[in-house]
Amino acid sequence: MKCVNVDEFRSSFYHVDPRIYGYTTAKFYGFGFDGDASTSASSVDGVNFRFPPNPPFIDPLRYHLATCPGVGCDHNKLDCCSCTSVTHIVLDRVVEFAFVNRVASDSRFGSPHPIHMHGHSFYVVKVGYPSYDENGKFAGPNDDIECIVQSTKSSCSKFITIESEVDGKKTVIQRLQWRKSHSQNVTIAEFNKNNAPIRKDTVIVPFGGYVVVRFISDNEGLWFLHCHIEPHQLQGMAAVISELKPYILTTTDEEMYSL
Ligand SMILES: [Cu+2]
Repeated sequence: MKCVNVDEFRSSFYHVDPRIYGYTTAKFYGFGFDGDASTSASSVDGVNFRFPPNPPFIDPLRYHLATCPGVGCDHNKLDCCSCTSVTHIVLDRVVEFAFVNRVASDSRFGSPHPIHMHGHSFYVVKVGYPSYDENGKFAGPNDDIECIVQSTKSSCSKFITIESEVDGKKTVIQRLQWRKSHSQNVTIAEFNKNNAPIRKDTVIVPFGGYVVVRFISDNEGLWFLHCHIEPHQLQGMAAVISELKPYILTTTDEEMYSL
């Protein structure tokens, strides 16, 4: 038997939307176990997802303006990082997500995460694996991605993106990004028009590795993104993607319900 990675599979070009080859930049999501310890550590960017009391689409404004940190959570400042977290994408764009399986360099604890997204199927652009020793055992997380603290440019205490609200303005405190020494942009460099990637709606993100996916944001809605290992999901490894037209975000409740 020969083992074939999912990013080695090819589609027929007939089935590939050519818009996905356009320039874009990655939005990183860190899946791991460093969330709020008072509930469970299972989290996305350090936030334990909490299920909303009603379907978000009947009250999208509430989720658009949620006080919950959309990306990351500063555990030094907030008592609780459990909430219905929402991140935003703009309609009609090439969207690139980098799903990162967050593992400390000395850790042997964790698992691969089958990440599933509602509302879209995505093209699998690249899979990054951790390093392995000569016995095929985990030897350290993948080196392509780093985490830096914006103010000091030093590395993060936790391998996650953190945004904070300062005077009503969202500010990135620390973030995941491509390691500059590795490549200016790993996916652009390796993703070209000779490459017809396959399309999936669930992809395994290897322990200590990452997966880059692309899709066109042409399906308006609020979409669930989550690990499909059910205990991970129920304990908080999930987020909502908000993909809404601007008019929905500026109308009053009354106007909105009459749409
Ligand atoms: Cu998982």
